Amino acid sequence: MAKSTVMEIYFDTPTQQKNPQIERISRKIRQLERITPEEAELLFREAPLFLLSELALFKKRQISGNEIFYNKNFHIEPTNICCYHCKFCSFRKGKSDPQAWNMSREEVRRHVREHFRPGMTEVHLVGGVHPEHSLEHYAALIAMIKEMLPGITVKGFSAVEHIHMIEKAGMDYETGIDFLLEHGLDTITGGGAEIFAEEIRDKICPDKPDAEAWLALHETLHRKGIRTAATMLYGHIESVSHRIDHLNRLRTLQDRHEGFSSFIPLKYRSKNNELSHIGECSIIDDLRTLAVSRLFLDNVPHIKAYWPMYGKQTTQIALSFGADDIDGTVEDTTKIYSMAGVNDRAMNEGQLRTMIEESGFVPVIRDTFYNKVEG
Ligand code: V47
Repeated sequence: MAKSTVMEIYFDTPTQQKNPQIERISRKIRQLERITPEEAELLFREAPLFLLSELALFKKRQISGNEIFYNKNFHIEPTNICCYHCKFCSFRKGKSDPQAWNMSREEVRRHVREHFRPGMTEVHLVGGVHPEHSLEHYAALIAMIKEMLPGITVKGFSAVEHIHMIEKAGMDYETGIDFLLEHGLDTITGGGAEIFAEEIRDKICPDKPDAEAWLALHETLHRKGIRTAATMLYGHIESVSHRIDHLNRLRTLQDRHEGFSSFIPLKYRSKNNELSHIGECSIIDDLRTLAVSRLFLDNVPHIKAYWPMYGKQTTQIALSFGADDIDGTVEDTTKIYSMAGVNDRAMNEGQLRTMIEESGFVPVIRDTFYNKVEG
């Protein structure tokens, strides 16, 4: 009888040693059962790559069929001056560095005028944690953008920036977030999560807020019914167990409110930072990370292969490993990855669509919260 799936072929190939554990975990996934952290780690370490692709696509298709999402957006990075000293960061500069910038309100206004195009639904704001910027400063920026573009979704700042501005204002998270929501904030970005495991966080970003604070800030929004994104920075000094631990902490929070709309694995890019000597992980590692994320985070609807970070080629392959979103048009408005060595800086909408179609999927425009948008 003809074999219908890659998995059947895998398990029946005489040259391929059967792995009963992998076979059992694969069956669990096909029967829509949740896998444990131990099983996720085993899959990561031992499942053949083509099986991970097949399983992750099976899971992805249940959520988004043959569709791959992208959005029309632009970024604003108001400053790269940062009070934290993360070893992986190529973006951060000290105040007196000639490459440092700190946009005035007028400069932000000009940036919005230059980069907004009709049809865009989102502005993504993120930057360094400027030691002197107050909650009022951020609120005024958000209000100004909302006044200029009333229909736009303001996806503003990472949890780390929020924690800094809210603590500086002497408020609790809920009061601080309410203040920003009143000024037009719609949701926050998924950045700053890095790797939750304390022993790694202590080494790569020792002075940054910890995992507990990051999760609590996101939970503050989730309790209000506002959906956010979550990231994980991988491919530096962490182990596979640290990655699974990170996913597990996200899955546990997600079980409480279903507040994460997407998960974004961010590959460490190695140019111009203090970890440059360790280099970058392989594309195989990227694909295993994407697939296991898709399989383990059974309660997070979307997995994003962020093209400005992976570059065009890996992003296309990522679509066969469970990702169903590539983020947006971005308009060459983010420097975080170009400063860390990624060359693919700008793609127009036509190129994004072609990238998706060439991979065998159907491009679909979405807004920040994954509602479909007419072209
Ligand atoms: O928090 C910094 C990461 C993040 C490097 O919310 C690096 O939809 C790799 O959060 N190599 C900022 N990564 C970007 C971010 C993001 C990106 C895309 C979509 C969304 C979203 C959020 O970038 C930082 C940090 O984790 N980062 N330096 C680097 N050298």
